[in-house]
Amino acid sequence: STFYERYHSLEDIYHWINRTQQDNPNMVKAILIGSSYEKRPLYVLKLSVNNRPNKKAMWIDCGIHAREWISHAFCLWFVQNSLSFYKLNQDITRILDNMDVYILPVMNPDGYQYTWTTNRMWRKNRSVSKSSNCIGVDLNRNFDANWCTEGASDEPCTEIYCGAFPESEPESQAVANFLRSHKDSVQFYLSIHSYSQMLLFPYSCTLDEAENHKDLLEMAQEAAQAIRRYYRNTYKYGSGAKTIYLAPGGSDDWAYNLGIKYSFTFELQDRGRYGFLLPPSLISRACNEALIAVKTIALKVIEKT
Ligand code: 0X9
Ligand code: ZN
Repeated sequence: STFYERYHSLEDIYHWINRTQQDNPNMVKAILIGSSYEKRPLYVLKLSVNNRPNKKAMWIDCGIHAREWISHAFCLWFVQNSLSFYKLNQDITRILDNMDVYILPVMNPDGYQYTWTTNRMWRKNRSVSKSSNCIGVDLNRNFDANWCTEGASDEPCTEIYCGAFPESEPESQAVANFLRSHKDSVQFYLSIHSYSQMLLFPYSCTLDEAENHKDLLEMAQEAAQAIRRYYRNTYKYGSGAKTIYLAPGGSDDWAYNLGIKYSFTFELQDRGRYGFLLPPSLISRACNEALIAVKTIALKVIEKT
């Protein structure tokens, strides 16, 4: 199997980030956007094919949840695919010619490290609570979008602990700060999770419909159709609250409210057979089908903006 068809330790991913930027100096730049609770660096890779100003941008983060290893693998896959197929694949070329891409391969490095060393099923970050002996905040409940209402918990011992206050965690704060300072260019926000095969969009923090619900639904539907057509696999799609569950404080809803009108969360393979323990032999299929969904939506965003 190739490098991209395996899961990689945090240390390997940091090396990969370094090497990827060194090997592609014209297209890739690593940007340090902050550090984790345990002081590990948070690097974003910026893919940019020329210095044309006023270019639009998309953002992809992976690994908000530590145990969702296919998510981290997807970010690496996406970068590799973009770098290899620019000028060869028509869709990739069109996307990169029109958009810069910001990729955060590991949003929760402390949690990811912990899943490699100690507990494979760890979800949250590793921050120590003042009020409890339990460790970790669910970073996808820590953003300022109906923060800590129904679907999150203020109890530090739960898997959906929202933290002491919105953006209490350095990881969510780093992402929020970066997006706030790039909100004029970023038009497409995407967060990669697993599992359950769903293409979700706002809102998850309320049952209300997003203002551009029709657009979002149409884009998600087209993406799901592409996956069905090319990979014969089924993805559900819809607003988070109605498709999966009410879950406030998520990055997608927060980014949407910031003004990033095309905001999605993808839940990759599978539907529960292996769950978070998706075997390496299934990485390539899982990533390729997600990639076609990303391309479908990115092309739509370019058309609409
Ligand atoms: O609950 C979550 O954070 C996500 N599902 S997961 O199984 N990967 O934990 C879904 C996130 C959907 N979006 C929001 N809740 N904002
Ligand atoms: Zn997740």
